[in-house]
Amino acid sequence: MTLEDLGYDDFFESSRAERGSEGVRVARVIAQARGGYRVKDADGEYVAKVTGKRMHTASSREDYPAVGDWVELSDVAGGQAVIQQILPRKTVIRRKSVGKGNGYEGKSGVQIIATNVDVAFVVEAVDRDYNLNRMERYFAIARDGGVRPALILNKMDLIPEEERDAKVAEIRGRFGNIDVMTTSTVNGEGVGSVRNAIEKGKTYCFLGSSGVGKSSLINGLLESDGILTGEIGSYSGRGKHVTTAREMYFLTNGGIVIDNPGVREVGMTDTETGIEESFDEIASLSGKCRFADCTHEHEPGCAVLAALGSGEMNRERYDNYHRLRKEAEFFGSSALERRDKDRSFGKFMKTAKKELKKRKGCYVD
Ligand SMILES: Nc1nc2c(ncn2[C@@H]2O[C@H](COP(=O)(O)OP(=O)(O)OP(=O)(O)O)[C@@H](O)[C@H]2O)c(=O)[nH]1
Ligand SMILES: [Mg+2]
Ligand SMILES: [Zn+2]
Repeated sequence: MTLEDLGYDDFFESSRAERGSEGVRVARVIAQARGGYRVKDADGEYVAKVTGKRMHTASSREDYPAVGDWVELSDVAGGQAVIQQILPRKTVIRRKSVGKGNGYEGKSGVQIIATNVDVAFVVEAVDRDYNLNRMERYFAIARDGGVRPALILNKMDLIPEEERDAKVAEIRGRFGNIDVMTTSTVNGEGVGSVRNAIEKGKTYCFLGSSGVGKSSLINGLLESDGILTGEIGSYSGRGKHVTTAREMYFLTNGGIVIDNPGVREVGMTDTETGIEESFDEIASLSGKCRFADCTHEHEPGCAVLAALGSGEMNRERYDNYHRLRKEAEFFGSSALERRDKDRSFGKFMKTAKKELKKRKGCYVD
């Protein structure tokens, strides 16, 4: 593989020339997991570390390499390398922090999902995960970082013909300027069109909630089962994360794709308000419920249940309301889990910095 096959182009070459670092080895970050990096250049792949100097000066996560970055390497030997610099980024897909800073994002309040991406494929599953507001948020995340978004509606096999057409029409109506592709990884429909939309040497990042089928789609594009995906049916209960690492894959047509663990938390604080807004008839009915904190599930004197009983309230909408509420609660709890992980990352940094004071060396971010 040449550097061009890995996505290297004039943009990176001219910034390297500007820095006067011709002759320095550059490689692309192709994976990030459990705090380590894998990088790849024309000669092969290496496990890469960040220098201790970089760790001391880093003030935020943005200062650390992310999947998609072009980096300058030193000390390449025995399958290992040291990352010295990150080349300026062409585009960045960032996730803004949810709520007040929880430490994970550092001072800048952002977490980087991937860099130097040309197109973000926002994946939504038509069965349960279908939410236009969330699509819009993903589109905004992509555009914020200079990345063109496109939509993939997956799991088309799960809904009847009429519903498919209605959904696609609804999306096209609201997002006229977004490419919409429909797929099913079960019967393979539409996967070929996604592949055809992918250009040689360009980088595509898959975004979307856990379980929508991002890894399954990439497997379809690769025509392999190389990536671990959820077992069929095991997603009914939601909340099982299969992809734990960000990783880059190379298609035979020259396209470069990045798989990414499902973004569960994306703007979830907004989503709760979003739920109340999209179900305004429930909000107004709830003013008539006997209890102020009525959950509209079993309480006596519940105006929502009464409306459901009389047929005034649509059953499907009622169920959907509860499903979305439960999801929002679930996302809330996963943010707590994340905070715990962040604490241990902080501890790890402290110990690592102490170690470095004792002896000069480098560490794996
Ligand atoms: N019916 C149907 N199921 C699908 C389709 N695509 C994926 N699935 C199933 O959906 C589940 C989740 O698929 P994954 O590809 O692991 O989802 P993911 O988006 O990568 O999930 P995370 O890695 O957790 O973010 C698995 O059980 C897949 O078999 C599809 O087109 N139709
Ligand atoms: Mg996955
Ligand atoms: Zn009620």
